[in-house]
Amino acid sequence: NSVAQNDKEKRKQISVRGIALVENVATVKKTFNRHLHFTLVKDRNVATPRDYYFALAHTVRDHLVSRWIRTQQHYYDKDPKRVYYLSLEYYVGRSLTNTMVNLGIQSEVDEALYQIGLDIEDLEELEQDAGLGNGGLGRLAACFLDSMASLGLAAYGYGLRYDYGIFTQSIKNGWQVEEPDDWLRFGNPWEKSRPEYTLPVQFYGRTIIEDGKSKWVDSQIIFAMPYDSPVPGYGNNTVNTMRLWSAKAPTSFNLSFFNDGDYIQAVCDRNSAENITRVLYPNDNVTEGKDLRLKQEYFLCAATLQDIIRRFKTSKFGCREVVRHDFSHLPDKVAIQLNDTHPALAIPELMRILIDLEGLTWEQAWTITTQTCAYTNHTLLPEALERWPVERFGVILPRHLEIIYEINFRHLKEVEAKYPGDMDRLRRMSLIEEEGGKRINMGFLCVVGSHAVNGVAQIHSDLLKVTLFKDFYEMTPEKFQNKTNGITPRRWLLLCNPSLSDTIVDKIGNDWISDLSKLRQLENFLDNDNFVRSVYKVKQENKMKLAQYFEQQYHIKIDPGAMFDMQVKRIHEYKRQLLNVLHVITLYNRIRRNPGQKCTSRVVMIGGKAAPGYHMAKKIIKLISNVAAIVNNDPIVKDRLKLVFLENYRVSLAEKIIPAADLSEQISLAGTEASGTGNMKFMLNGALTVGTLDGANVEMAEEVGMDNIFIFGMTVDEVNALRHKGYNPREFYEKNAELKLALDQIQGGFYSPEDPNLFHDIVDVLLNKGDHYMLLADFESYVKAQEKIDHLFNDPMAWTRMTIRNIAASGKFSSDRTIADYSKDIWGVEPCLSKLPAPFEGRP
Ligand code: IMP
Ligand code: B1N
Repeated sequence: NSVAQNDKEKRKQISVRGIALVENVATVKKTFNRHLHFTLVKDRNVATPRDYYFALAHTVRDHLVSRWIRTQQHYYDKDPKRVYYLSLEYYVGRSLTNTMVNLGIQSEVDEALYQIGLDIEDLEELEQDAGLGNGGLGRLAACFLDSMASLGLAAYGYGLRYDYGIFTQSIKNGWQVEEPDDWLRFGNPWEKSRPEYTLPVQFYGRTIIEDGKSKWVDSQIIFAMPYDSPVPGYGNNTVNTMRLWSAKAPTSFNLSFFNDGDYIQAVCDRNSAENITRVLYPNDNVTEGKDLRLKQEYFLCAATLQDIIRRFKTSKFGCREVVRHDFSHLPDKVAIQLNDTHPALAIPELMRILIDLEGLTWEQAWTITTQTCAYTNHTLLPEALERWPVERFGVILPRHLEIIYEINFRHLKEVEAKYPGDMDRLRRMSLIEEEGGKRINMGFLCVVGSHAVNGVAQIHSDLLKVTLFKDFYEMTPEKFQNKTNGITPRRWLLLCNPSLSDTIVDKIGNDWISDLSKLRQLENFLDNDNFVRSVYKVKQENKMKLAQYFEQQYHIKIDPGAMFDMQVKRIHEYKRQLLNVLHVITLYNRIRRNPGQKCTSRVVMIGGKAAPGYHMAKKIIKLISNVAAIVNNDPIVKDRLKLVFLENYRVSLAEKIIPAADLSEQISLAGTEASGTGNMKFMLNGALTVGTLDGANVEMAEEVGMDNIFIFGMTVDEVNALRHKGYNPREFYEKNAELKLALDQIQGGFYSPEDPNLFHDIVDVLLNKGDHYMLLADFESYVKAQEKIDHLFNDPMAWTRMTIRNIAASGKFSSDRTIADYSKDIWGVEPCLSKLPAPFEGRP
């Protein structure tokens, strides 16, 4: 197969991946064979493809080890301010190729494997995704780790090592079916367990007063065992640590059972303690108020803070003894960034450590805590805001409840001082909500307990100030900031799109890899037809490769000449996959009405997981499957229209499909998507965007210019005005014949002949239940935008020029820029742009 061959040849000749030196290639081959023998304990007669993958992973891992140790020693030596990123999610995906890319050893390893007679791309496919995240929030954390290491920050990612990551999605008869993601089944070559650094975490019990001070007693202990994974920076010999905690029952667990003689029961019950890190909650943009989730959140915070304090106390010149006692310097040495409210308990936990264990006064502890912590908000959706019922919270974390009450008491005193007599404001700003059972508002706790609060795109940060945190913004405006999200250009261009990377390097060199703003230089080549044609050719090749992959994996044939129109993200009503489906149905009806008419061919691809308990999202997947079945099998349509549901969308699948996209669908109702980061990945890989003025789309439009992006639909102000006046979806339904036809077909069972009532609830939500995300109001303008897109696609040179303008304008959306902004405005640390010495270069 010529495309694959072509691609392999490409990988070999690419200069940015380093020239393969003969002696290095020989060393890689030797190391590989040594690992196959000593680590896998296999010879080539019995080795499976997976054995080869593991031998390769260990070979690559060897190159990390010295850099990792030396980076950590360097941090002890220099004692810089450390940055701690706390997140319940890290959506890392695969590590093999990324490690080779960041270490600059891809060419050598490629060549060695080629000489051994193995196909490296086949081996790469055997790596399981590390799927410890749901979507954008978890993937953002992974991009940030890459950027923090690449900018030479003394940074750590702290999280949980779930035994089961985000479920595997399969589609059976059009419905989503979930399977557990047993990602550790064959072992994880990238992690190193550190049982010797295991730490205790307390739960339950009660508080007593002793010597006039509160004390947490009779608690249950569960151990947190750390697993470290290396985070290599790009070409700077820096390797940071991602430390994930795993729950472990103490040997004394359920000792009472031992005393009763029920030894078997006691051992079996150890499982329940270890269930804390069993599984990732599979909700995106929704909270689940379960005890187990609260325990996960506290488990992360309690273990991580002990580690942070331990390192603060001992850090300095080779001593393992306590050298620091003065906690007033903590904010000069430690920055803690909270990835949404999920690790909010870091705030009361730090207060507890400083007061109960270190003996500081409340006032001292509070100054240190607020100066150390900062909070990032990722959503305005009410169903995603964490509000823990006081009752359960008090049972599981009695001391923390006391501390939160005290924080609230003092906070409300300040509110009262600033706004005397404003009782309604006091009620609105209380961390404890009283309506319908007392609840702790974790967002408010984070705002009060942090010195900086940020949103993840300008429009989102602006909205925070007038909606969720309006009163808090009025009281402490200086806390509120924006930090527009970004993506790492290593994984999301260099790694996933080698051909486009090369075409770019050909024109502007390789500085863009660590300074993405350099892509602006591509604007100088817009009149260079040869360059435009080469970018066109790269896209065409990527599309052919994807079409081949679809054919061998799913036995579906798609035409690589058609427009590849993609919407891949979690299935959620606010993201409006249904609006996309209504457009597909409209295109289909146009073909049926006018079978002879020429039109632009499209392959519409929709992919994403639905939370297992989100019935409407699952129904939407079924609708997509059913519409696909009808459209794809109607002989009248031919190659003009195909609809494909992409099963099990995840990081590794994103890397395959995004480079092949022509059109990126970013069509959430304005004001609902905090930022989006998929939008940035498509832009960087030369797709055009059809999107609303929502999240980071707004800034993408600013960077590229309104003429080079297809913006449609209402603005946030127009959405608010329409809601205010009273939104009646039926008006839009009656006015637009194509919209009416599409909805009538769905309602009438045209797409569900097996059960004509199947999709009644979908139509009901749109027509009778108020169409909360206003699909019907935006439909007409969406279809018009799509017509303009169809028209432009027929002029490949004009289309490609526009994609180049998009690539050139995507520099702002590097997570390196995002992290540089956090460093300067929130953490008070300096990126270090010089390399550490490589192991063979000796000590500095
Ligand atoms: P941690 O940051 O304390 O968890 O230690 C991580 C790694 O940093 C250790 O395994 C050592 O490689 C290095 N390290 C820790 N303490 C010291 C020290 O006192 N001097 C030099 N390196 C250290
Ligand atoms: O965070 C991303 C943004 O780009 C997206 O726009 C935003 O939707 C996403 C509770 C969430 N916000 N909130 C969540 C995830 C899991 C959970 O249990 C909420 N995810 C986002 C990165 O900023």
